[in-house]
Amino acid sequence: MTHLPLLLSPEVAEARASGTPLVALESTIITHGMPFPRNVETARAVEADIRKAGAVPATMAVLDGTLHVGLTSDQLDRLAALEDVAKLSRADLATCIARGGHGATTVAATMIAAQLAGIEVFATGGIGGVHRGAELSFDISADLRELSLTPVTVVAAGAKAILDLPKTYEVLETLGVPVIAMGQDVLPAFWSRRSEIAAPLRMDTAAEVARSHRMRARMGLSGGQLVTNPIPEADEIPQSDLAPLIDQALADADAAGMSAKAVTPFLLDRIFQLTEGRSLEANIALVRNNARLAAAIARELCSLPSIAG
Ligand code: PSU
Ligand code: MN
Repeated sequence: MTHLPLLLSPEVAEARASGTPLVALESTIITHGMPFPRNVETARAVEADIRKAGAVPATMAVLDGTLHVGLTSDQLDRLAALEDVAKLSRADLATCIARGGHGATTVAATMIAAQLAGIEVFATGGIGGVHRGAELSFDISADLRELSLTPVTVVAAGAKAILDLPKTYEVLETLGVPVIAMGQDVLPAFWSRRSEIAAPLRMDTAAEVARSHRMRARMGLSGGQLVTNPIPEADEIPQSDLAPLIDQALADADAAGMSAKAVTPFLLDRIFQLTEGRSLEANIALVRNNARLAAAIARELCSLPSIAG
């Protein structure tokens, strides 16, 4: 591993040596997705959920030009306290490392880091996607293309409802990315359990997801799988409550002239304000739910032969 710009945390190195299942975690959700101090508290809770489910968490971030695979408790605190930390995707991950900078990894950059570290499963809240109005702005998250390139199974609660969901799933279909709904026939919509979009694939067990991941590797298919896991019922926000607030947040983003990387963090923050914090509680619950499913998938993967099976 020394030829790669990676540093495994002691816990991740130990898991690697003993064959313990690993689950990758992103860090943009910490630096740009949630307000302090709930961001660090959530990061710790998610890590604890993964350990409790029999796997080891590997939170990814760049600190002083080193790509960390797994953060120590001090490093996590340091990342959360950094001001103006870069939000890294495929386009700027290598540059940040080369310059000796700091940065948080998005879904796309976390998938790249996971692949470099040999980690096959990754849990997050929501992936980036096609923004509303993309027919004019061309704002389509690099997360979608990454899913078609990098062989990591990503567990999310769907794409965020601030996006254009039908267009997001059309692009994933075009790119040949398997989109799996866990335990239901429609795709979830992040803060709400159900969207109106039929699930392209449905699976009911972590073992099915793991077998499908392995079969793709065996067939030499590039890219990962997107597993969409509905938010627990007790934590969901009905779509009818959210729809007008999302419209308001989008209008505010427009009025504030938001573009490029600033759009998603701005919208998440506005919805947090407009729901008086309810969106954050739902976001935390769904990330933790996704972490538990990702750990179960990682455990199933460990029990399968690495490629031949
Ligand atoms: N979903 C969340 N919170 C977040 C993000 C997604 O609930 O903070 C982040 C992820 O890191 C995702 C990124 O990769 O937003 C997408 O940003 P963009 O739309 O600029 O590609
Ligand atoms: Mn974008």
